[in-house]
Amino acid sequence: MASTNQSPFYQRAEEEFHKANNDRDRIACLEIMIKECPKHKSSENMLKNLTLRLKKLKGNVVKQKKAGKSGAQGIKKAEVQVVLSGFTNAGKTTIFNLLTGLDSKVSVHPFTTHKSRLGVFRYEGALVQVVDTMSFPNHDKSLVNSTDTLGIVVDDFSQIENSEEYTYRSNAKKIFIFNKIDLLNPFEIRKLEAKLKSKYRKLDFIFFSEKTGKTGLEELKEKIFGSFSIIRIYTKEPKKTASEEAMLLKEGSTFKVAVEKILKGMSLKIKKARVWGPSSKFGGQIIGLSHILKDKDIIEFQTK
Ligand SMILES: Nc1nc2c(ncn2[C@@H]2O[C@H](COP(=O)(O)OP(=O)(O)OP(=O)(O)O)[C@@H](O)[C@H]2O)c(=O)[nH]1
Ligand SMILES: [Mg+2]
Repeated sequence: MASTNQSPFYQRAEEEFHKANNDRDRIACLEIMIKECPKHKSSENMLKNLTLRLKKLKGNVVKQKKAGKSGAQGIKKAEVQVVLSGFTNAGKTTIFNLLTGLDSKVSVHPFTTHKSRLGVFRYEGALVQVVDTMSFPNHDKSLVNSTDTLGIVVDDFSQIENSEEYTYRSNAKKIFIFNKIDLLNPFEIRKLEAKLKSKYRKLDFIFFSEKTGKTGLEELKEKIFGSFSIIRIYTKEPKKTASEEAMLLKEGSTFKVAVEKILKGMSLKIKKARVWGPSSKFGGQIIGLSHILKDKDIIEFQTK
């Protein structure tokens, strides 16, 4: 595939295509290349070739799916997922271990992590899946591109911009976890904070250190959870206390969505429902199916 006289977008996609290590990434690149390929007589053949390749690759992916293999090295995505990514030695595995209570290998040597690993943490009744991954440029692209939130762990200012090259195709929310702040003095931290705020106004970042203790870890969990745009809903039976485990729903979900998630078809059988918490005008307010729920609501209902 000659790329002369092609747009920069095409050329970049073609470069990525050759670097890609799985079919899902190749498909994404090819789709860009096809979109960018000029649609005139002289490039007709090229376009045909690209389309053929795309068709073949899509066929492969279907076969892989049938064989039960996911593109992301067998990682089954949970309802909410954060992938820890970044350059080597920034401290991803250290943070992964702190979040999940697991004991993956941490070391001063570069590229210690050579396989993605799954863990979970609980945040106020919700289970969040955490994935520790290989460092750039050996990262699992499909994982980075398909996750909900990328926790980009950095220990140097320059890594923020440098990470862009590996994450620009991802639709995930991005949180920069500025790690190892124990190595900076308070003056340096203030300077860094000012720099981050002025240069990247919309950048979501958090300072962290394995030595910040429990408070820092709780703040990090809160930040990760906040990035998902989901709400936690607890259910209760009359005269009993609410469930400990939360049901996770998209922000803006109605009561109907909640009961349908519990059991398909159940919304047709609701006799009476009440809500306590942020979406209620008063505790125990009677609601209908179209009531919009808010984070940390407690719902109670009777069925016919
Ligand atoms: N001072 C300090 N050192 C840290 C902190 N977090 C991690 N480290 C050290 O940084 C080194 C790399 O940590 P890892 O967690 O293995 O880094 P990684 O990003 O997983 O790196 P690879 O998997 O090897 O690519 C280790 O020597 C850690 O002890 C921190 O908050 N402060
Ligand atoms: Mg690691």
